[in-house]
Amino acid sequence: MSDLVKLTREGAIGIITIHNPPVNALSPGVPEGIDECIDELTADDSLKAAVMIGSGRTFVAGADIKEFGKITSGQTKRGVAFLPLLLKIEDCPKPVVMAIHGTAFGGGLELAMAGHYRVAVASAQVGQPEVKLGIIPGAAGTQRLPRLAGVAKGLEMCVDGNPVKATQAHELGIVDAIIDGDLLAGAVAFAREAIGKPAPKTRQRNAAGNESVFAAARESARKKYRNMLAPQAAIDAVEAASKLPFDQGCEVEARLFQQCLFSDQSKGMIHVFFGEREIAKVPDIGKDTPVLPVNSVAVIGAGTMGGGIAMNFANAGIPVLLKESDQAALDRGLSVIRKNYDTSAKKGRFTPEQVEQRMALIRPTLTYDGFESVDMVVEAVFEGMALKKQVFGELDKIAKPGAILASNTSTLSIDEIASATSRPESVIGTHFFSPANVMKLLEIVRGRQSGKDVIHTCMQLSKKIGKVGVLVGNCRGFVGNRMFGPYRREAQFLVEEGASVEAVDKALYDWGMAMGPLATGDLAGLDVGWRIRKEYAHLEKPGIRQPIAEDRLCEMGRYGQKTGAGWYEYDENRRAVPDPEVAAMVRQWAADAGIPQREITAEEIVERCVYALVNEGARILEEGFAMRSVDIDMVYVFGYGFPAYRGGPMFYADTVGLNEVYGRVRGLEAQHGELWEPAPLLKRLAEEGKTFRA
Ligand code: T1G
Repeated sequence: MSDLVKLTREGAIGIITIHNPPVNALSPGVPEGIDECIDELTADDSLKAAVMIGSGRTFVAGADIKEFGKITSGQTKRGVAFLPLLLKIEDCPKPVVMAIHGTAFGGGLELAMAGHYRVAVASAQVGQPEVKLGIIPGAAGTQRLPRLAGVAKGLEMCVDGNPVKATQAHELGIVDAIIDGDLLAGAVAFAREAIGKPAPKTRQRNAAGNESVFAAARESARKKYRNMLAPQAAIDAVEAASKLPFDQGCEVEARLFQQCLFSDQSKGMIHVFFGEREIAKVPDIGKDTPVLPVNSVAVIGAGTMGGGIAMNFANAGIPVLLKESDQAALDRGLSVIRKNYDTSAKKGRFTPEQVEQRMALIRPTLTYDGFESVDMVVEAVFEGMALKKQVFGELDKIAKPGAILASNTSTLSIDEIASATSRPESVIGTHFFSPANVMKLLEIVRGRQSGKDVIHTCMQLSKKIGKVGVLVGNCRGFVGNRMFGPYRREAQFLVEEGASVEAVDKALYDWGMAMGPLATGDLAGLDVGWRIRKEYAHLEKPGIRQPIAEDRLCEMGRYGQKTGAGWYEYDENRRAVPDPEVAAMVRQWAADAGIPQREITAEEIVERCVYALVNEGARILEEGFAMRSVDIDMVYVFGYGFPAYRGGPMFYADTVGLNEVYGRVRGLEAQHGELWEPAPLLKRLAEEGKTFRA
């Protein structure tokens, strides 16, 4: 018997325990072990029923995702689906009760549905999250789930990939009973009751569903999951369940599963799944590095960012002092926070009590009273170096020894800010993205002297406050904004060369970006970049072409959504409307600058904007301001609306092939000059036939 799966006995009840930490994934040896135990259960007349349970913190959390790469690269022939095993369980002459705690996800739920019964503790969750990996259930999940939960709910769970809590699963018919107290004992008792009764087989239930459900699902998925294959494939597979006999439905599912598994989209999304976890590992900071306590926080600045930052800590149950310089600003800040919570409560994200709990954790103040005892301070004042240094100078005198002093600056130097204190080892950047209480990305900016314990603590803290924390270096713009500069520069150049504003945005939107580069500027405020350009103007190399239009728009007071007009005009619902006046002005500015006009294709727009990201990302990588290409990918997927199914800018470049990318960048250099000088790392890797990832 494999040591991953064991059969033990409690009287006439066999107990099959799966032990494959950390999440009991169906790694090689686990299906084989289950198979052996079912054979032994069937053969042993002293056993009348069985319970299957996961050891440790969860039932089976799915197939081993690490195996997919081996399958798609041909390293292993083993199939991911384990249909025959599930049929053997379902056809076992003795009732098998699946005992669920933690998460029965993907193959874990498919395994559970092959059982005759499912019992669960109330805290458990079940789901088919495969679409979040760019695939669909591959072991009859799309066929059994509609038979248990009904077509509409089965469809929703397979298309959205979101889990349901055990209590809801019980109402839906996925789970037969909720066990209070000890799960195993409850499951054994349930199994005893099932002895001698006809054991229901999920595949023999009905899954009839009407056409309109599928047509509506397709339309909704087209909008919600733009360009994505897996959600549409999931709909096709569930539709097969409603129309075909089980075995034929499984054949349809298997074909669709293979198509998705071998798609670039799935490779990109699996890269993001593991990348989100890999970035938590910092090569020169060991797991045993001390983690400092962060049980109380103070935030300075109650503006859009400061308020959102305070909400993150309150949401994690951490009390927050929120300081402003005057009462009006403080009141404004608090009312925005209250409005945000009320909006979330209306959407059902929080109950009214939870809103009050969170509001009670945020304590407004106009002074530094209480700052002497907090574990961490996050500065979120106006983006000017002088003010930030003044604030950090004050904090240096007030904050207790060992307190973390963090700045939310989006581009200014952490080292220069730290120089205003006597404790640079306590200073770090925590760059939140607007809206700070929503956006997942948190750039953690490592100063030259930031202590390893401070870094390690902030990396751990990011997960606690629901963020994806990426450790980045202290260059201008860190990683995200530094790359966003060339990306938006090219977008502006393309407009000045003849593309319309909306054509540039549409090209990137259709390619998969959450929003076009020019509309993004309007959202963030064109004046933000304008101010930084003015602050750094002295560093710009003379004679290098710079975008014209955006500065002109700012000089006209057209900052974007906040002023009702920028690249676009905005109606009362902040809907962007192309502005013919802007188009005419840009034509004039381009003519005055002698920029020749021409037809520009969507393909060129995408290449110039995306390869600008890649080229700058290669520089950042080579200069050591990002530890790995995957860190850059996570910054873009979680902070800039880069499509997860393309894996991130660096993963995408690897997918295209660095030789191809390098060739295009050289072509752009020949056409547009030194702004397009290929990054040395890109050149080297292309010539060596390597990838950023490797
Ligand atoms: N395969 C391999 N490794 C996995 C894994 C999996 N399914 N799930 C988690 N891990 C690793 C993870 O990389 C991390 O490793 C460690 O376990 C702890 O995970 C046949 C084809 C279960 C909710 O999509 O959603 O089944 O970083 O940090 O926050 O039709 O993990 O420590 O080295 O996330 O407590 C479907 C994916 C697969 C579930 C636990 N299943 N996992 O969250 O811990 S496809 C999924 C999760 C499939 C079938 C199809 C979460 C979790 P390391 P963690 P957590």
